[in-house]
Amino acid sequence: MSYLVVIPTYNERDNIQQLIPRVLEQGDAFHILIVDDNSPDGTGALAEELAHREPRLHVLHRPGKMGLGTAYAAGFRWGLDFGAELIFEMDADFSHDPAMLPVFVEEIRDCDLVLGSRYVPGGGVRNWPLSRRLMSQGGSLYARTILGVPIRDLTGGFKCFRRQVLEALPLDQVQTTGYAFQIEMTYRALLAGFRVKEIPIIFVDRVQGASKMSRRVFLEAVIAVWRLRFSLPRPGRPFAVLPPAAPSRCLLEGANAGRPSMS
Ligand SMILES: Nc1nc2c(ncn2[C@@H]2O[C@H](COP(=O)(O)OP(=O)(O)OP(=O)(O)O)[C@@H](O)[C@H]2O)c(=O)[nH]1
Ligand SMILES: [Mg+2]
Repeated sequence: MSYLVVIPTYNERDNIQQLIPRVLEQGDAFHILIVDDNSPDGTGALAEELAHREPRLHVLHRPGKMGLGTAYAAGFRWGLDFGAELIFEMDADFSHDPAMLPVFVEEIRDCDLVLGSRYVPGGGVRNWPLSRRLMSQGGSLYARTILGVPIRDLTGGFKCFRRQVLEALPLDQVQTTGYAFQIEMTYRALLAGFRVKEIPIIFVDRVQGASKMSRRVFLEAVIAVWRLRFSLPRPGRPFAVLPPAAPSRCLLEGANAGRPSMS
């Protein structure tokens, strides 16, 4: 039984060096796939070097920056070929606490897709300016309303899929990147009848490296939600959304442990 954590990277050299051991220490079943888009800061070369010493670390190189959505699609295909039972999405910038990975494994027992959620009881955001909070929460509300799905955090990028979900979804038809990609994957999983659950996470703003958030990514999401709503057939049954998990012990103890500090 193996679990694959897919981590897309673009200029995350300083982060991955610290993040990789923190992920692998969560258990022997955990493997990592770094999907690097030829980062100018040498993230890909560093990952390659680390992979020589660490058999549970794998690297996929792409020739240039091609967006988060296609990086994940490539990573998911790799994970299915690899034979992973569970496939995770996770950012490289320590916004997602590696100590939560075993909690996802626990929580996916009774469902097919687990979403790390900032907007269910016990979840939250640290160190984000008000503008960013409003944009994120507003974005989830907007998407939830238009798509009619009772999910509180649709734009997050810390999630865990059973392999059957990724086998069933048409990965080559997913064209969005950025936040829209996160919305699209969850929406498609719900349309296909998979059971989805949110679990509370504390999202911490990146300390090192630069954000790839842009006006283009934002606008893509605004438009993509409408396109998703009207281009994909709706099922005649309710969506299988489970009640969110209760705040976990691991969350309280684990948040922030091992992150790089501001100093
Ligand atoms: N391979 C690849 N990775 C990307 C690309 N764009 C973003 N990433 C990675 O995707 C993850 C999320 O990107 P971030 O820049 O942190 O985006 P964000 O979390 O929405 O923004 P911040 O909250 O400001 O950090 C990070 O690990 C990035 O390095 C891309 O085009 N290709
Ligand atoms: Mg980030």
